[in-house]
Amino acid sequence: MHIDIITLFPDMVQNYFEHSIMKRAQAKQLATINVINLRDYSANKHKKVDDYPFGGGAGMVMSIEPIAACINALKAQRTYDEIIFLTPDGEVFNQPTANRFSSYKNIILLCGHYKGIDERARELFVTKELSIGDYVLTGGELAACVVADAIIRVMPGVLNDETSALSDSFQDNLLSPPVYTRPANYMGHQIPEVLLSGHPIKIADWRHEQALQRTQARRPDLLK
Ligand code: 6GU
Repeated sequence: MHIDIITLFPDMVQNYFEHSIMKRAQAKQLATINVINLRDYSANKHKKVDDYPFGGGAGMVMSIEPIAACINALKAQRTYDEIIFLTPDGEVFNQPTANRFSSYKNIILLCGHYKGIDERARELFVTKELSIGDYVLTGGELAACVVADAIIRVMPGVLNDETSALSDSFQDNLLSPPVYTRPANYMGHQIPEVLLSGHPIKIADWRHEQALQRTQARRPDLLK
């Protein structure tokens, strides 16, 4: 999968993909992440990318011209499955959406900042609007990292057996069970005995039961 991320703050985004599983997915050539500085597409001599809102009001609005120039340049190179704008008024992103997008070949993630982007950029270029939850962030950058991470980690070959996404919380609408590592006794706090039993079926049953209990206690909405 190829992901183009358009942002006014490329460093904020770039660093995230240079670590851990995101780094490994790129090393294995399963994903390519291309972070684009929107300012490079400003035709303005001061590299201006925003302006005052028509009708007045607080905050600046990202202009359509640099967004259009950038997306048109990208579209000349590839066909995109989806051009996604990260915005708190978008559809709330979740695991099924991440799973579905993981089969796409090319996507664009467009990060807004300030008061938002000119509505015509949304109408003319954006095919999908995503939010990562009901709270407001300063910009779409964190959201773009969240969405790209969730998509990439479920792509075939990205995770190995040990880190398999199949046991993630939400994959089966259950939260994950508790996990423990050595020491088995930390200042009198013992791990559950069953995990030392060497009995894989008993351990699997215990984990499933814990997952159910945890989901019932914390997220009963997932069990409906
Ligand atoms: Cl996608 N963007 C911003 N700015 N805030 C958000 C968000 C996105 N999702 C939740 N809050």
